[in-house]
Amino acid sequence: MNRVASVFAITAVHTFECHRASSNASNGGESRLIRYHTGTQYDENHSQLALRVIWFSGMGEHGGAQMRTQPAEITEVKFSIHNLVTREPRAGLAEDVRRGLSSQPKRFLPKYFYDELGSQLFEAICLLPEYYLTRAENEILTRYADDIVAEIDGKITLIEMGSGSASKTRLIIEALLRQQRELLFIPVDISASALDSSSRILLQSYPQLSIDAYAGDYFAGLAELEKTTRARTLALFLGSNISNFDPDEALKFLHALRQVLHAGDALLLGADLKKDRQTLEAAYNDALGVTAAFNLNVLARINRELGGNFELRGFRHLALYNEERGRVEIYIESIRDQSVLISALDMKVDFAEGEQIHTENSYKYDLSDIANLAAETGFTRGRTWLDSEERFSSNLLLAV
Ligand code: AVJ
Repeated sequence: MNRVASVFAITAVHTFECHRASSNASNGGESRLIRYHTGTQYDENHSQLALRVIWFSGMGEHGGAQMRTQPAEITEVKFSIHNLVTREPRAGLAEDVRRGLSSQPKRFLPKYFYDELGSQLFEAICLLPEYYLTRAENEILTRYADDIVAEIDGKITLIEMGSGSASKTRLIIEALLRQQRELLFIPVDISASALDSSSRILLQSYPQLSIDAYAGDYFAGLAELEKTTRARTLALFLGSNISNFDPDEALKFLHALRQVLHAGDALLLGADLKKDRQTLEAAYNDALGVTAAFNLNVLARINRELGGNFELRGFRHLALYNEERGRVEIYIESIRDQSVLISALDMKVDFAEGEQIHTENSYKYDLSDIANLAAETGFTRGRTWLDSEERFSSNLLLAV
């Protein structure tokens, strides 16, 4: 194999100091990602900080030492991350925790599950025997990815909302690369660390790929994407990620996503199907306790980031299917009467025995729910693919 010694060098769209940093040569030196952290002098008027990783070739093994400010040999831009997370990332958490613990009943927002540990716990959930969703969707994409991408014509740009580790995305990327020579992939994810590591792995796997990533919440990402134009687009919203939205939020989200698409573009929407209570409750209350850890990690995160003193053993995880509303409801329940201090919020919170914090809803769909959602947001429901046990659906929504 002809291995060109290459490096990734990084420039920033805004001014900041570039600290020489560690290189990553996990694949034996084929490519290196020079990492750095931002200095203090980036443009205060921009809460967005865009990092651009530029591909050099033929620069030798120890690329960091040879990095130039004005590189002559830029061949193509392979990877950029636009960081849409606000400059003070704790401000959102602090305010939302204050509000959530002051309301009656108490509640948190599911986006706060996904700090670095939470993102990894979620990856572990996806491997659990009870959590059939990931395996079912994998089965569908393994079997039908070629059929799915064949439904859309022209050279395709791929967007993914909530890409996480992007492992299922690979099946779509590979199907697309059987159909076209190169591909622009635009992932949007709340976790910059997940984006960073998944992008590196994807770029190493597929030389035909370029990645333009957005770290931020879905609506911030969509607002940015609306400012740019692109070719025929396939958007992915996989893993039943839509399930955290209440019905009105799902409409709002699909509407905002529709705004960045054009007629002829499509959205592949993964949605978990309504089914028996036992299967659903087991999927959200696994025997190993990983989902419990994922849920309680929010308390641990408040301890870490906001100086809380939650005693984790004083709380337990609960998952209940609310059939009437078609959703699994997830709670943290206080085992006893207790008070908790959160120093960064200057706040004392009282819990009664049995009192619950509502942390998440996971909505379940049937195919008519999906058709209705599509019809109300500028899409029609195209083909739907199911796994062999008919637990999960992959729905192609066509922008009209
Ligand atoms: C990431 C929202 C799809 O609802 O199944 C998994 C999150 N929570 N186990 C889901 C989750 C607990 C998951 N989604």
